[in-house]
Amino acid sequence: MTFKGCLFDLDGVIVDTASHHFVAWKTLAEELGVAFDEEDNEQLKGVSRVDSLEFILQKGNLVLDSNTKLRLMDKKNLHYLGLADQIQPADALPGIVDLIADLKAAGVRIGLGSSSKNAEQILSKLNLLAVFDAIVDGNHLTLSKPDPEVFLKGAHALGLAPEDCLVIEDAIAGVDAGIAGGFQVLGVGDANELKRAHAVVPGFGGLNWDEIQNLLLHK
Ligand code: B16
Ligand code: MG
Repeated sequence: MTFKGCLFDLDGVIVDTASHHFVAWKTLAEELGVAFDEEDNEQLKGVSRVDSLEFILQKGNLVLDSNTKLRLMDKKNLHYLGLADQIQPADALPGIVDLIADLKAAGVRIGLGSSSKNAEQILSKLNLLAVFDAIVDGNHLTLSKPDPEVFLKGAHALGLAPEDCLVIEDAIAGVDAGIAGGFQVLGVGDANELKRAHAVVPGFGGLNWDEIQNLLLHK
């Protein structure tokens, strides 16, 4: 058996935007009088913008009305986009461009499954927008990872069943979303953290598609 499709997470799999999200959320949290460190940021990986704000408000025991929340999310997003503006094709994470070329050559359909509402802008900066056969991002979702909606919609857009697609994720919430949807999940990052993934790699440098499939199919 081989996979017919592959669904990529964006932030942390294709490009490292976590540091930009961190600076923007930390600035906002501190303006609200809430401490925010790297560990807090870890918990927000793969989590939607609105749920990320709720995390900070809860941490600070703050209750705000919905207009104020919308204003704060816009403010954070403008700050984030200013920081992410410097992203360029060379910032695609090591091995990712070669892996995508490998998938294309093997006739595997590729989709994006990201919580981010900025996904298309970021893919454009990387010159990778056109390579995706389907894009599902935060603009198309009602439920945040770990709900499987993002990947189920991605598989559907590719015309494939979950069992025919591999999900590639860097976040615990994203790994759980893939598993809940009935996908095989490859984690990228720390194997201790992403324990529930079917296999974990530290990154894609030097790994081709056959080697990745072997890691999963021999589980
Ligand atoms: P935005 P992913 C996620 O993207 C990020 O990991 C997470 O940190 C961010 O809060 C979320 O997107 C929403 O992003 O504010 O740009 O809509 O990892 O699912 O690609
Ligand atoms: Mg991610």
